[in-house]
Amino acid sequence: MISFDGEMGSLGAIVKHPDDFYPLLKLKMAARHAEKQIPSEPHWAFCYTMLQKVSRSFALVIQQLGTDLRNAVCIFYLVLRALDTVEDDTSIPTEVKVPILMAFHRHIYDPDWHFSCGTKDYKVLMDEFHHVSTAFLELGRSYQEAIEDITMRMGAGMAKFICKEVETTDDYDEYCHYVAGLVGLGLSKLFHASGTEDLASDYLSNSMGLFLQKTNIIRDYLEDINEIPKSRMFWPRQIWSKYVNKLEDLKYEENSIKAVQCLNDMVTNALLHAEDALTYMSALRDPAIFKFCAIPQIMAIGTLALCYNNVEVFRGVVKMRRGLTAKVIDRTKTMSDVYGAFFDFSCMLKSKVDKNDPNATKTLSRLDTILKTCRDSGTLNKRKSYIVKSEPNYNSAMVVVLFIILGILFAYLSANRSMNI
Ligand code: D3A
Repeated sequence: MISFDGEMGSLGAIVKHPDDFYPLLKLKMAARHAEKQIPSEPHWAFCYTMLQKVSRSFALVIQQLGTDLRNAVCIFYLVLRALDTVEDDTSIPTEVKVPILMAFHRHIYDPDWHFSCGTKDYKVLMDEFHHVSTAFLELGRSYQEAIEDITMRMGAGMAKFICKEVETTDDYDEYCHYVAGLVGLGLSKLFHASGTEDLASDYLSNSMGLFLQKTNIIRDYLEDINEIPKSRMFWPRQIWSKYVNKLEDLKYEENSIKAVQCLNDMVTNALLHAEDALTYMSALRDPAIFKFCAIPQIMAIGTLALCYNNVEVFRGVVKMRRGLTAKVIDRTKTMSDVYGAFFDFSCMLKSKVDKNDPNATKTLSRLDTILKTCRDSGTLNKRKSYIVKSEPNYNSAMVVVLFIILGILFAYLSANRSMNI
């Protein structure tokens, strides 16, 4: 999953992008506020603390949902992370792992069940899983049924892929359906159960997940290929075999040109789902649900724009800067904000397409479809752009300097007061 965590951006980053400062400050304050709002019952306290540990900013977006839906989404998220932890743990023998994955949807009803695996925060989640079960048992029946159904289908899908490689692009779509498309289906059911939304089609809900998951698989190439013990890879052979003989050859400098062409092919494949994602989001009514759905989608197209034609994907971590994430969280309120963001990131991507790339025509045609949808919405005027200007905005820089001076002054005055000077 995409992650954004940690403290406010460094001073250097803020001087380079001064208008990141205010959204970062707002996000930091919202995170502080959320930390104070953790419920007092021990099982709910565990679940919300765990959610914040796994992804601070995502926890914030979940926390702005209405109480009942928020509790259901929090539990759904933790159940899926637990299932993921079992799937990812390469030290569990297949004959032990498969039955756990297949029966996970029953274990969530049993607070006496637990299975120790994973590392760090995920080990805590697994060891203390009884808190998640106890909280699950307090959810409304329709929420429980949706979570149970998706956990059952996802567990079976993960079990199927334990011994199966991702060969074709159909396998790739099928694997992404199990691990993220089904999340989309489950969330659509939870939104509907909360009473504010129509039930979205399975097809569009699936596309929401595929767009996010494919972006993560592209971005995480190096992290996954270098993992010890070796983790499984999800780039489909049907795509990478056009460029190299072995998937790991993409990371070697002598293959840079082929590697970037393969990367661009993968990005072009992911772009297929952007249109459906826009259609899904345009049907949402509740502002909090809308924000919860739209932020990850904008982060995904932003990440694709960053990764496209970028050899750094094979050298280190390519991630949207924290200030840009904070801006997305701050600015995403309505469908016109989403059209604006998709438009900006698609333009950015288009400007990076080299006409000699083997898939250039396909990439450009997919981008033009997205750009046309955004233009046809008729809402692109009067908005702040995400496209970075080459020169920082020095008006904002002045505001930042002023804030820092005021901060120092404030700290100085309150120190003097506490010493009664
Ligand atoms: C498809 O799933 C959806 C969704 O469908 C309708 C609506 C909203 C969110 C998700 C989805 C999700 O979002 C995260 C994700 C990626 C892959 C799977 N998931 C997922 C798992 C479980 C749930 C929801 Cl309940 C995206 C994610 O992990 N983020 C969002 C962006 C955040 C980090 C975490 C921003 C950042 O970088 O800090």
